[in-house]
Amino acid sequence: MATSLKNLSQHSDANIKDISDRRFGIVVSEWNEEVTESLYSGALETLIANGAKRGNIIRKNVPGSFELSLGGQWLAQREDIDAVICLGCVIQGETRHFDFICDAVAHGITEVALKYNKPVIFGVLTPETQQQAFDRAGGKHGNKGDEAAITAIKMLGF
Ligand code: DLZ
Repeated sequence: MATSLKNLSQHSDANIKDISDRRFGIVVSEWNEEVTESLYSGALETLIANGAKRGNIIRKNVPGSFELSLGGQWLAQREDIDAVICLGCVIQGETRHFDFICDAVAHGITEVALKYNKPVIFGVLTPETQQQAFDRAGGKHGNKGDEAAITAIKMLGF
């Protein structure tokens, strides 16, 4: 296994290279806002804790997770941005909406990363309940926003 989960869950990682001149885009979905704001705080704090400058982090909001791919593309296509982090939370409902959104955003983000040849990170929670979302957005299971930030930084180090 190339990357240990232990490292991914750490807020600040000693193995990380200098990222003080790197520029990051963060796209935040407004659906399930309380959760996605916690994801954003985690990602932002983790980037800064690992050496990124606040002025080098650009935020863009989109209405829902379905729009994360296009929001991610708007940032990824900018030459001054090195990596993009997409944050969202899709909670499983009684319809197939959940499957369509999750499939679309997973494929869309992958396409953007490959098209622009830069890290575009999938920081989307897909829980069954809101409680499971809170547990993974700064609760008992950590913060997926932290993990997404660490993943972006690690991808820049390759
Ligand atoms: C419509 C919808 C629903 C039902 N649920 C969620 C959700 O749990 N999380 C989320 O991020 N977005 C949801 N959306 C909105 C869609 O992502 C999208 O914004 C709309 O379908 C418009 O394209």
